[in-house]
Amino acid sequence: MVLHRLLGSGTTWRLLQPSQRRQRIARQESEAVWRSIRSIIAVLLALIFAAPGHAETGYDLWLRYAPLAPSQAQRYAPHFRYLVADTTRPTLAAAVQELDRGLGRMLGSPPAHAGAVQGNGGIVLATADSPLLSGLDLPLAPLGREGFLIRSVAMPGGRVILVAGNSDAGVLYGTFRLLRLLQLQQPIDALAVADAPKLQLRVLDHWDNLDRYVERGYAGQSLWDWQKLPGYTDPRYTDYARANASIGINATVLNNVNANADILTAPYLQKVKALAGVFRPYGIRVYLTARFSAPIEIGGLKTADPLDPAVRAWWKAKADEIYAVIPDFGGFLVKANSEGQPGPSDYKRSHADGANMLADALAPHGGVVMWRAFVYSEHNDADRHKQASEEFVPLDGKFRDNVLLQVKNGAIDFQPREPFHPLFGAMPKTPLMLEVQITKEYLGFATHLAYLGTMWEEVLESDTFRPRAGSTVAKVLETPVAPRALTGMAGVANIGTDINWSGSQFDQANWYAYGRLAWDPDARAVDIARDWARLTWSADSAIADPIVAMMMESREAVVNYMTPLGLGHLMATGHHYGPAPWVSDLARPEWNPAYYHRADANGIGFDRTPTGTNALGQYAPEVAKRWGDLKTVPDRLLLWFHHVPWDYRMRSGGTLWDRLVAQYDAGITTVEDMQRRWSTLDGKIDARRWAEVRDFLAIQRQEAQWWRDASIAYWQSVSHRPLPAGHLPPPHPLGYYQAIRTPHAPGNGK
Ligand code: GCV
Repeated sequence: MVLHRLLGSGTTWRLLQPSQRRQRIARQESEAVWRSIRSIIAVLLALIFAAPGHAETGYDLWLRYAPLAPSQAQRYAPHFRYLVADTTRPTLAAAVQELDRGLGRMLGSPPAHAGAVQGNGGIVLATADSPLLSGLDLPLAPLGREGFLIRSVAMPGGRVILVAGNSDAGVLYGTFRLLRLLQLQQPIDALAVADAPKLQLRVLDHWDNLDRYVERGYAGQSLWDWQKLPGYTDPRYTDYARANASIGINATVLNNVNANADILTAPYLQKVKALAGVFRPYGIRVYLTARFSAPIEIGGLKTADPLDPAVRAWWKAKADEIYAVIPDFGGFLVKANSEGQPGPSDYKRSHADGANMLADALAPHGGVVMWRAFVYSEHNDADRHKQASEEFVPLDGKFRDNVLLQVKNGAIDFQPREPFHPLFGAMPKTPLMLEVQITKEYLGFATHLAYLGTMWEEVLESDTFRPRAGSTVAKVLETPVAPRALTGMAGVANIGTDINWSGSQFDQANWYAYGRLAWDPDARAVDIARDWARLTWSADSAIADPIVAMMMESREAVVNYMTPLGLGHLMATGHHYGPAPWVSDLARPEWNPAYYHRADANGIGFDRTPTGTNALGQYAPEVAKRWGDLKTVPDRLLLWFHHVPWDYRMRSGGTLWDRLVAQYDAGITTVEDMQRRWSTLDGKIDARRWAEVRDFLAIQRQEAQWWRDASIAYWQSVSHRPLPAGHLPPPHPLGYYQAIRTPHAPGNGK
């Protein structure tokens, strides 16, 4: 029986010459020996992985493929004896490599590669056009280009697990999903999974400069080693692509929105081409930022006026040149007329004029323009909250079909908490994509544990009431403005050369959560946290559960010790590291924390109601009414929209002043709570990662105290109120905190 299995089917065997039979026996025997060796290695690996002293670095992210317990591995193994896929296709070859790696590590040995279905217990990867699928009548069509099915099916020749898609990328996504199910130790006996992304463009924006400095980067240098490219492509680029594909990210903007035109020159395009070649099998397209003044800087023109024929011709020729080098180039991301970047307003042209010029150049090649709505100016007296809407709403319907407007989650700038941006729902004829910041510029850099899944969920589930109740930000993003209109989401990456990629173990969760939400903006943050914790730390719920609990309380802790009750933008100047609510003398008024909190002896908060700037008027009436009324505005947004006296009675009881102080202390208490939870995991997970998190939490605890003490010292100098009973005074006078300088804090723009 065993020999029969080794040799294959009797019919084939009888057709073979004796020498061929001998060769086949030898081959099969050596394969069997190798399989045994691999099993032994797997057991050894399992022992090593399980040992608390094992030094994991975090490099493997959520794709650790930790060896399964023998009982679980035995349950899965019979389903993965062999694998059928057309590995001449690069994306399917990538899927097969991932299965080899994942199954090899989890089960002890990878599946045998077979040319056809050969009995029960195989896995088949195929696209809709494959003859393997004929007769199966699979409901693939509704799943679109990137969706997939995973099914247990009976095929001629045996019962298999089928991963099917309408494109190779769909199959790759299905493969990663299958591997996720195994890592999460889900039952696989009767698989019936169907999924498809709800958004088309799922983008990572890298704010990486060409000298490898990463603006707002806290994880080392840029991954892109431009100096060695295109001659050398670091294998790490492949691991980057694997990680992204595993969560459905399909686009990467390689360089900073504060752009350098050199990226568009011929030598750099060769380097970009090399990266595009690595990413292509993983379904990822490359995009570049386009510096609006490039025609002057690298084109020798006298102007970059978007209506000037020579400028338009230059961009057209540049697009042709790029596509000749990179035929599947994605398009441009543009920051224009914001924070010193050049743009169409320099020539008294509108943002639509600028975006459309680039869109026209890209259109013949199928490229898109992602035009950022993050536009505000120190020469505009209007509340910064209002400026982008005032600029862009009148342009609704004036953009070309291949333009998306990229809108930050809030109207100011990625604060620990902001209400959703009033542009969502306000431009029904323009494709809007959401931009979130994965890197934690305003939430404590790499060392503070802040899971951002909850923050993005809060924005995505906000009801814009446009055009009707239930039109959440997620729905606005998911609903194309016209039948074939573009949809998308972008996340500012937190990835760098650090061994753990993101600067901290827990910051990986934000990369992961971003990808999952870009795939499905209705996904729940807690489910994503649960998956991430089990994939990244341990499938044992005794370990994963406390980790999830830490994640779920983490962002609110940061809000509480940095910007409670709707305060915002209180960070130190430039690098944004540490508290500086007292700063009020910067030349640009809207860069001063004092601009945002407006605290004086009478009270605190920014009046954005009709008695103030009426930024609320930019929201749907239902939203404006709820947030504009002190009786209904949630405490968490109180000071964002209202200026209230220090002794204002909170609806929940007590005065604003007492409550403000209590929020700071609550933030610290939560960090202590996270420390306590983490300490219970000592010895239960690998030592190196555990110790790193312990030390980072200690830094967070210390800095939460710094935030609390400095902020309270300042507010008290304005409010002149005693601290409520039970809350300790800051240990130093205000001047002590004001004198703290951290001039070399990382990530500050250069
Ligand atoms: C890339 C904030 C950051 C800047 C960033 C800017 C933007 O202002 O501090 O570093 O610039 O946002 O999103 O363009």
